[in-house]
Amino acid sequence: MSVFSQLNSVIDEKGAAYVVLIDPDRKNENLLESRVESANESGVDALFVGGSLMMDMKCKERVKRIKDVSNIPVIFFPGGVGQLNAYYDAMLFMSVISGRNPHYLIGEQAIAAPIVKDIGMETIPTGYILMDGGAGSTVEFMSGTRPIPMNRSDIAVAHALAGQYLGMKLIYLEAGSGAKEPVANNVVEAVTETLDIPVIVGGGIRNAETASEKVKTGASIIVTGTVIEENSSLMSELADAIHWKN
Ligand code: 1GP
Repeated sequence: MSVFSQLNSVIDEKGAAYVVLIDPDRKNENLLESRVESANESGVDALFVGGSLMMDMKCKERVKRIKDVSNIPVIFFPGGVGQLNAYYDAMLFMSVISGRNPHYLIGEQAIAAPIVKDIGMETIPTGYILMDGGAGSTVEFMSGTRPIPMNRSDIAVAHALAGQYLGMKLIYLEAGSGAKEPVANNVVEAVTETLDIPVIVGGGIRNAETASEKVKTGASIIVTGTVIEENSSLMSELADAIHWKN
């Protein structure tokens, strides 16, 4: 079964899926295996692996280490084509559709596509929408795109719908890693009410209560990164809150 089908089965059965983001960067050098083991044991449905900025050359080596320990799907969440390698089970084939920077709309994708074909990796077409989470995110800087103001759910809906009509299979509503404020409930609600495809919500989600609000307002997949880097014991609690049908 494809990774995308597995995610959809989890969404059907449990109400929503829980994904932990692991940044394969230097800062996590000594914690990778323990974090993946915690995810294996805590009801996490998949790992996203990637980041906007790599501070050394060991990304590929770290992805292999993650894959060796993980018993859940390891999905590439691309910060850039430099992080592409054969150790992932699948990748979000992403375009920053909230932005107007052609390099992140189609440039990186065209560089990556022949390599992805050569590897034979599963691709999940994903429209990435950056919302303003109030923290001036790394992705805002690195992608050279402006986030959508959080009080403009209409703009978020228009971009999400355009992504759906372009054939995206998922929409990622992102407040940016370490956001002060996660994507607002009314934005999640407006987008998920309008769309027919599953919506991922991430950025600034720091506790089970917030995660629960996002799934109640329509999110199908919740991503947490920063809070797990600080305290991996929160994974079980977050998984329980997100799997609301259980
Ligand atoms: C970032 O949405 C993810 O792309 C996770 O954000 O690190 O704030 O949990 P946090």
